[in-house]
Amino acid sequence: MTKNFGLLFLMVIIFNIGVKAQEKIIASKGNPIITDKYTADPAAYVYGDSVYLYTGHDVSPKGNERYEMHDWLCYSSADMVTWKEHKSPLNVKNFIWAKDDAWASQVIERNGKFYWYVAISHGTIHGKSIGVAVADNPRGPFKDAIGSALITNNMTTDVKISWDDIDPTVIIDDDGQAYLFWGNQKCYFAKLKKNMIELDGPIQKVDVPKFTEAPWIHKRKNWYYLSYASDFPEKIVYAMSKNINGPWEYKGILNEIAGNSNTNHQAIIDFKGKSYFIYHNGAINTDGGSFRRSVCIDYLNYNSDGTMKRVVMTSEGVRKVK
Ligand code: FUB
Repeated sequence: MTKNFGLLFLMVIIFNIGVKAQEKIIASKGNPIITDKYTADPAAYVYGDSVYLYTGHDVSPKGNERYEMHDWLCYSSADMVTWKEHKSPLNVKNFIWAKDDAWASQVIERNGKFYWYVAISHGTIHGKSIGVAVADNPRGPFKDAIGSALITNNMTTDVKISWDDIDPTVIIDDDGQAYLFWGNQKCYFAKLKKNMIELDGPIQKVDVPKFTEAPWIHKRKNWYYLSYASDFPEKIVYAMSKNINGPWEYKGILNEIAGNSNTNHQAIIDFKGKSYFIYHNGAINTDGGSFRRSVCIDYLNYNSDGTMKRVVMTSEGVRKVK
């Protein structure tokens, strides 16, 4: 008995050392916040005392001007400046039906489970698709929650492109109803069942102007906000509504063109009394750019009528918050 307990104790210690060895502390020195690898398409989720930051991972070498992305990354922080990098909790290989392309994603918690909605190329149905992974812990490991795609390109036929089913964003409303928004050129949305892995009704379209991609849905003080990338190179614009089904009122530019990256892809959160705009640019050293992007964080400020002030992109980034 004592011998078995000793062995178990040793195994727990070895496991913890292993986990710690895979965690790296990053003291961010401003924007971009992560400089040892290229990170893109940020999504953030506040859970407990921490922010969990989920990103795509650009690995395209310089000269290869196309997206090359095979896994997603996970970081956490209790102060928005000191980030812990966790072992990559999700890879395209975790979806056996998928081909490649670990594009934009978002994580949300429901009943103690963490659901990670990802854009990914389908292996057998032409085009991009949306898959869902699930974990018991925001750091994962995540596994495919369905065993097949939640959304495939042939489910949305309005736009004659193969990449209109990308960039999922998810919200659980105050009444418990969950919604998934996504799209490229056309913004779609649908209700999700309580199990978070099935649609609960038809796919509907959102009527907003100049929608390119990267929708992010959030709610604050009874206003729904739909921010998204517009035009190309992209700027982030937004619309507001009192009803998640619309109509949406277009409010204009939220964040200007990054300048060093064609895309800008945002996430919006409130954490410890402040609001944050998390996005990417191409600002890392001489190799950064549209296919080697880097996550940045700046403050987001609201006006008293609920509209959002235009974001000021800075190289200083944000300060530690307690
Ligand atoms: O990272 C690949 C794609 O680029 C994303 O899905 C888009 O939002 C854009 O950022």
